[in-house]
Amino acid sequence: MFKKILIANRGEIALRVIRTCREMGIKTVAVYSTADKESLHVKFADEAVCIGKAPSSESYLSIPSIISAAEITNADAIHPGYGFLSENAEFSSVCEEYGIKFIGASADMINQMGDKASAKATMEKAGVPTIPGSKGLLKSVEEGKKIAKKIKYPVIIKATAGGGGRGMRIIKKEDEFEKAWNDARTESKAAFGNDGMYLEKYIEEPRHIEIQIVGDSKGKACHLSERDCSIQRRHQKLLEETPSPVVDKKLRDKMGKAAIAGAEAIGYEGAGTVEFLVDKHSDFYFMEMNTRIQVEHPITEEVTDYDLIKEQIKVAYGIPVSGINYYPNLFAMECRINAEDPSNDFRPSPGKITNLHIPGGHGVRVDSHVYAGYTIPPNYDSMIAKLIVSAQTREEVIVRMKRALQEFVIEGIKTTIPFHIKLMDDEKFKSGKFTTAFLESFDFSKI
Ligand code: MV4
Repeated sequence: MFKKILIANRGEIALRVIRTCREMGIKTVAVYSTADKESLHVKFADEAVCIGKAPSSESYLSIPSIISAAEITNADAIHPGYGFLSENAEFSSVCEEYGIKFIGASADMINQMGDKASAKATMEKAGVPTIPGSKGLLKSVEEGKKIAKKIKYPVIIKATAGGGGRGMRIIKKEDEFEKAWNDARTESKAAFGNDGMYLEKYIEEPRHIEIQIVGDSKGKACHLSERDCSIQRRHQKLLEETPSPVVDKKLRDKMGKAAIAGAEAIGYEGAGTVEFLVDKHSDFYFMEMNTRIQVEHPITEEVTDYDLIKEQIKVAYGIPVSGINYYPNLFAMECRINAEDPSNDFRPSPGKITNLHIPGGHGVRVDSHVYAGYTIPPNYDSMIAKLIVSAQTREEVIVRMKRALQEFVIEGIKTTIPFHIKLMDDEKFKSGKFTTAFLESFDFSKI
């Protein structure tokens, strides 16, 4: 097994990886910016190396600094976590060049799935259902209008280099086409340096449901069921749950099979997520594939009793997957606790945590790097904790989640806890009958 893993990340995910390494008897190296000197991942790792200044570009995104830290500490693998360099093809290939195992996707895989139009074509070839639209990139406005007329409005145009909602435009009728096309291309060029666009039929009020998969170096993949991520605000997930209220055993089998077919078609190695849109007829369509461990992975761990970080490390080392698909035995939800003010447009609220009480009890897991007296730096993502709750039924999860949220004390800063408490009381949320549009009509004013 690997002897020493460097974690090229910070915050809760750095701690999460350190915990599994400890249990596996693997030594850990933390890297940190000057803003994170007092962070828990620095204290809990076996070794720690300062890699630069507070801005990510000078620390957590600096490939030479991270490779140097791995070299001087003699780490044999790097875990990138999520965000930062986790889906950076150059970083993956530089690690390989230096003989350091990158615990993530190969550069080729990252590139293949990073280009959304070609990822879609690859999945379609593997038999995964995709949304009707253009074959690859659109060549002109005229071609776009022709296809839209055939598949009927509304349609959506998406940046092939985009993802997570950037560079998209919904088009309701033909006379909106040209402006949407020009705007989306300008935006994509500026954001990604690439203005390639593809077109799809617009699926109204879908659910966002993703399948967790793990593939090994022998080309075999298995799935660990779905996560429902429909509770989002401006493409930021706020709560995830599993199993999905709209996925039954039959649909789970079908989506799981499709995700495995997609992963095996590309020889996917490591943990990955295949994202689908599910429409009101329970038809599902491939949307994107994420080639990293995701923020919301713990809910899958809680319902399948399977350590996904351990599995990532094992397959990276060359140990094959079991070949078994894992089905949920429990229900679980994750609330993202962010240092943001939910009654003021989710404005970031960094600063010092003056008092802290972390909830506990049966079925409650908190993944967090914060402690009383910790100062949240303004430089990074505002997520400060993940509250993960599991129970026998969805109803019990909601009751337990509300109890745990009420027990959670974070003083000195504003957090999303009051929003989540209100969500647990929402009848529509409780019914399980909501779509990705749910939070658009949510009343955030009296939180
Ligand atoms: C769509 C769609 C409807 N129809 N594609 C948003 C993020 C990016 N990954 C793709 N997204 C969407 N693509 C078609 N053909 C609706 C969305 C979408 C969405 C998807 C998942 C979760 C939240 C969303 C919020 C708005 C739009």
